[in-house]
Amino acid sequence: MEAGWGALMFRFLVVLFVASCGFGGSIIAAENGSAAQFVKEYQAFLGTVQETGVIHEFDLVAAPIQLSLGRGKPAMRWAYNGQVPGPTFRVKLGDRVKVTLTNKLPQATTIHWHGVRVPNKMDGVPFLTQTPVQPDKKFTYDFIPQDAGTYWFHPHVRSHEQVERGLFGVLIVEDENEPDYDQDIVWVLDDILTEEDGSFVDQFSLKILDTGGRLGNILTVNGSSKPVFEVRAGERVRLRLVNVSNARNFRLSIPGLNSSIIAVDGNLVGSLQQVDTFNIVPGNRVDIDLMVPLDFDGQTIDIANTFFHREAGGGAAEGPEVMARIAVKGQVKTVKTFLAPTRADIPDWKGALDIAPDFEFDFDTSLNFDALWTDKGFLSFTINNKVYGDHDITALKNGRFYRMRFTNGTGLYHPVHIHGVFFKVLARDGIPVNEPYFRDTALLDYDGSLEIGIVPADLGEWLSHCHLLEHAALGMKTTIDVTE
Ligand SMILES: [Cu+2]
Repeated sequence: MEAGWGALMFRFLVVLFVASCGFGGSIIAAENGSAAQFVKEYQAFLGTVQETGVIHEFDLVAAPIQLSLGRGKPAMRWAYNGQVPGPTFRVKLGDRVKVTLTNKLPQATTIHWHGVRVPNKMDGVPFLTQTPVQPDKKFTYDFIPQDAGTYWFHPHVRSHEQVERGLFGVLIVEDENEPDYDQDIVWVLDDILTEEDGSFVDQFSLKILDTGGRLGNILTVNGSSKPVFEVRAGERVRLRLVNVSNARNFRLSIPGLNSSIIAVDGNLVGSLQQVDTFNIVPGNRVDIDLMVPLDFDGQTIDIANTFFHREAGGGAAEGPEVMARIAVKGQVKTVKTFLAPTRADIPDWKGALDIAPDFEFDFDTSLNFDALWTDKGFLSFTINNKVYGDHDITALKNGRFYRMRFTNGTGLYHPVHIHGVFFKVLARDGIPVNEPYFRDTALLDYDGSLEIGIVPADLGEWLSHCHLLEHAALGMKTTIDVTE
């Protein structure tokens, strides 16, 4: 009991310490900065990677497979290397990654490395950055990840179908100074939509897509319903959460485990936030530092999803619902008491909201009168009144600061994802926020707005889109073109 309190007290002091020297960024001036200063701060944050010379060669075979969903008859899924989720690749920062994709699917496919700053031609966007990989063909992705953290990969051809069928995996890039956790666990969060007989709902025509997004009736962690994870009392655990679902926002509740968010979308945070519950929207990753109290031996902790989806209907899970269980068995000999990892170089970009927006992106819908005669959906999801293909290309200069404003006229929510760059949320629904981290995916809330600041650092034409995959399929995509 005493040791438990000691650990808690230590934890409290760590949070106090980091908060006192981290909030607002102690190394960043308190007065308002200029756009030029924001650029310098962002470039310092990115830094440069020291190449290790190590090459990892991985094979990924995408193919249909029969998998049991835990109820009724087995379902036909699509999988990387015969498993859903696909493999987790772990590499060190500075290592080179070569992944050879073999397409055994009945459709063309690609791989997009979500959040990973890759050369533009390795980004996996069909007809924009590469020619799609046809059935029975191969393609090798070759890049050196530029940032440590938790990332994931998935197809960018018919993503609403290919990701939902089971094509996704995780890429972890480790820093050389990773703390010595007792366990480093990945939880891939998803939901699956099944028929009453347990088979997979096999409907992906644009004509019949659920415009609130496909919400499943079974919530899964690493492909299983309500799995149990074993830990020991006193263990320090790094939990890497990845939301690969098409449309579901997860609000996980982790009661009693002294949990702090240490990274968002791969990037370590500048100051720790101790939390019992937090949101993770489609595309997002959140890394949590957990400390299992010493007096928890023998207990089982339910990890629930508490987000209520007002779009959920027809048997789709609404929540709250238990997603996984943590069973505490035994006790560690030594409690690890290192400081939770953070980084000191997250600028607060104070004053960025005083700069007028350079670009506005209005997310909306429109009726599609061509739908009767084409294979398109009846509702189009638009950015500035245009669907992808008819969209205006946003021209950006490398190494400049831009303010962007996203508005939402749809009454639905949209996870905004921009390829090839991290950005900082400056305001949400008109209220300034100072998130102590950069991200690659942020929630544009129901009828809300989102203000962000970004500094392009990699050349090329990059996709920017709603990561609610049905919306992306129905047109909600655009591009930014970064030139010197
Ligand atoms: Cu959307």
